[in-house]
Amino acid sequence: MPARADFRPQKNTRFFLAPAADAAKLAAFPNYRFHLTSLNMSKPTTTPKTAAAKAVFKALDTFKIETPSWGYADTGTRFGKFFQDAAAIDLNDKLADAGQVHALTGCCPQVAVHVLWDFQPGQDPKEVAALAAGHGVRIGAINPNLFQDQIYKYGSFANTDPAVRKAALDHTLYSIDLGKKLGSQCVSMWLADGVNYPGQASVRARKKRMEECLTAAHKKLAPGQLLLIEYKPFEPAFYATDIADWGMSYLYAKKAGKQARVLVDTGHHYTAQNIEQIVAWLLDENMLGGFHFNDRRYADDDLTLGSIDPYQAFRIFHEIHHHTFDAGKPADIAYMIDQSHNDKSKIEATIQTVVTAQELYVKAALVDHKRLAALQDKNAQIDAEEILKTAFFTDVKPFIREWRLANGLPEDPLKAHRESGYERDAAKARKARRKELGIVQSGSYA
Ligand SMILES: [Mn+2]
Repeated sequence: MPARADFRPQKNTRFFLAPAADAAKLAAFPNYRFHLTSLNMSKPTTTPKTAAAKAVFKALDTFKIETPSWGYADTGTRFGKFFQDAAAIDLNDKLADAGQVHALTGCCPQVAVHVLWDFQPGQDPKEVAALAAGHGVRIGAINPNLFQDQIYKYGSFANTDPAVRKAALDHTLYSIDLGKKLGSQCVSMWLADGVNYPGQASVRARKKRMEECLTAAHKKLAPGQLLLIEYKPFEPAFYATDIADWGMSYLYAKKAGKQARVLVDTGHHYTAQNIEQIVAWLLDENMLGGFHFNDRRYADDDLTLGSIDPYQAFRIFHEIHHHTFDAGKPADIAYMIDQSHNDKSKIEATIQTVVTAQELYVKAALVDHKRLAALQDKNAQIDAEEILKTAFFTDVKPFIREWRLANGLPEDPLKAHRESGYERDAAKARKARRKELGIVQSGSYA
């Protein structure tokens, strides 16, 4: 059994916090990014011919999805972690891996970051922006961390202690400022606040304190910056979570101010919940800020998008395309991935996720909205339902391959990644670097 001390330096249970590489090391670190020029590809001459191909091209030209920095690092469950040599050690590694995914898919120019896991105290945001640019990506959503520190035992914004609330607010304001300096639009707030036992706290008093802090954070937003408020029914608190569902997020956002929106994490629902209906309502109220995509079989499992229920993700995308058709313009939605790749290869799992997201988004774009509206007016339920099913079962892979070729991308991103040797080289280099930095990996939970 590993000693408890083996675990402590890692600071948190899910993610490995590595020391920052210094500037010289970052500069010397080889960039394994797959060079597209090395591919023997035909010139991008393909243009869409059929109506379906045109719809696919139109959808893919605008669809971008943000990958999470933590999806490239060693992660696990509350029972422990299994380490991978190729897992990212620090932010430079994470951005390099994100750059590889973007280079292969052309779909992921932004990377979501977690302030405590990715930024060193006092680190110059310009340096981070330059690091990202060097890997061909930008910094996307900023995620403050209001759940890791010991002071948050009884919550952050809803805590009874004004000093804890102040610490949480200060960290949030620091995160908002980081976002301003990095030119990032979204600040994603996930509050782990809640209580474990009935009678433990005043539900209404906690609500009021949460409102006050969210409103104070909103005041510091720059024009154009958005405060996304995520909800989750349970975990880590198991009796009452302070932002348990979309209605609570919606109310907090409305009270916080005009630049606050709801963030829908697909895993943060009870299994029977109709997520696409929530999405449709939020779209209609102009309150949908964005998504954290993942899939789950039981609860917040953080599995690969579409691995369990691809039709559900399709139905969510259908509500979005349907809204665009009715509104005449797309809503401003931040598509993000929030997954833990515990046992899959991290970069491969991310590519698989992105490709799946593209396929499901495109399938939903094939729905004939005009015809659907006519059928809905007549209550022609079978024919209306068949429109959705036909779109869902359409093989869109050939169209997506065409789009990739037209955009100078590899036809099969996963295959191209495997052939690039990126992962093998990264594993070798990172294994050596862990040794050099004295990083001791321990899979122990406690
Ligand atoms: Mn999330």
